[in-house]
Amino acid sequence: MRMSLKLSGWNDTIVALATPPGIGAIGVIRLSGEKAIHIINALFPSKDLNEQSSHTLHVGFLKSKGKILDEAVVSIYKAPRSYTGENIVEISCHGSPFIHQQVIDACIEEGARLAKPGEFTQRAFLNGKLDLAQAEAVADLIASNTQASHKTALNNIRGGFSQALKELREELIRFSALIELELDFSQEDVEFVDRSQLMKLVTTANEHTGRLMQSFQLGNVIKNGVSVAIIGKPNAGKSTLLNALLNEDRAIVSHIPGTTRDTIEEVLNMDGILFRLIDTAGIRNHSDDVIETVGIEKSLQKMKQAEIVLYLFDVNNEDPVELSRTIRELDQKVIHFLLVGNKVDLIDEAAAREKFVYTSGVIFIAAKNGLHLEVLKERMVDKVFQKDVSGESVIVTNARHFHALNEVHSALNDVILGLQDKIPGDLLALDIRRCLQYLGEITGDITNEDQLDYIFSKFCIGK
Ligand SMILES: Nc1nc2c(ncn2[C@@H]2O[C@H](COP(=O)(O)OP(=O)(O)OP(=O)(O)O)[C@@H](O)[C@H]2O)c(=O)[nH]1
Ligand SMILES: [Mg+2]
Repeated sequence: MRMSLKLSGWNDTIVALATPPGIGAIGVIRLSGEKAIHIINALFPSKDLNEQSSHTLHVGFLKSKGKILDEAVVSIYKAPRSYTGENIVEISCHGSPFIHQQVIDACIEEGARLAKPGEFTQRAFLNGKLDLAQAEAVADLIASNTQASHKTALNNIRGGFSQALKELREELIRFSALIELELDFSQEDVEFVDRSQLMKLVTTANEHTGRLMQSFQLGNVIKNGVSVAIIGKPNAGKSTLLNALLNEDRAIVSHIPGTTRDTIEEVLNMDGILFRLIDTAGIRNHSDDVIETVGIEKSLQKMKQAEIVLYLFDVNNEDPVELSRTIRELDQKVIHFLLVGNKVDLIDEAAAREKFVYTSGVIFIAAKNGLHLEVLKERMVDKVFQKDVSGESVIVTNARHFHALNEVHSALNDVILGLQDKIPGDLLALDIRRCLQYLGEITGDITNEDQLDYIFSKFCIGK
């Protein structure tokens, strides 16, 4: 149990609505703390709930000051076999906000206090039911709105990420203990720690942290979506493509070049990944129109910021040599892009392929009638997973973990450099302790009260 971290108000029994506020079929009110069962018992006249065993359900009227509040189902979980590790009572009442408020007020009158955001999960953490990385995954899970983000959050709750870090931490603790021992015998000039073995461990650990850090890019994408900018010359069909991908008439399409003046953003969920599609103003070298010029500036900016660029061109009037030049420019700017040749319906598709035979990887489509759109969609999804780190099943999604990993990585680097330079054991021990410090910050083995309050305050009330 993380006793040293018990915060103020720790002994209180807390209460909150656990379901979303508003009208529903049912609403669940949750109590956690030593007095939880005692409190509900005071409101539940039909039987003595103090006498009931854990993990049981009870139906009856809730009564306060002689007035019936509702007929409800009460579930009882006794410490330590509950989510928080404390006594928990869940009251399923009818789904009216008025009833919820009355039941919560009655609980408060019997000695509970309102829970702060995330306080239930915070207690689960403090009672050793979850580590910090798992607790944060609970928040991510609640916020997840695509299949992929749901999957990574669930994996992190099960502790995949924590397990990987724990193993590393234990190995380092072993070495650090041996080095400290060595320091006690510094007069005798002995080495308990096999330096080459330590080097091997630290190098492997460093590679592993590096991979975890890389996975953050994908993790971030899964959590926040991938930005995709549709870029190309005026009239290439960018707005038509946006509409076709969204399956709705979102952007204005016309045969007049320079129709789109400002950027338009819309989200699209494909294969569980959230894409943020951005339609931009067509880029041309010279425009006398002030508004269009501003639009072009904005397009170039979006191109640089986007995670993926769809470079769209009209196969009928694009010059293959000029296209090669554009590809070189995109490569130089280290932009991830897909080449999309549009309007193949106007010439024969085979002729289009022949024309661009020296340019590899072009996806030929006709945005106007949706031809080969599914090929483009597939390639967009592939492009996201291409950035994935193969073999790494654990994906880092949390910025706080990423920054701590960064520190671990640099401390491990210092250990490696120290070993290469054969620095004395006491200096090595310092760097190893720094690694341990940051690893502990991720799982919550080392942390402080302010940090905890901050992390859990981002949860919703009732969780
Ligand atoms: N035949 C054919 N016409 C298309 C296709 N895609 C777009 N068009 C037409 O091309 C013209 C320009 O399309 P838009 O989608 O407005 O082009 P844009 O790239 O957004 O143009 P700007 O916003 O001006 O930069 C319209 O008349 C579209 O109907 C296609 O696949 N086949
Ligand atoms: Mg347009």
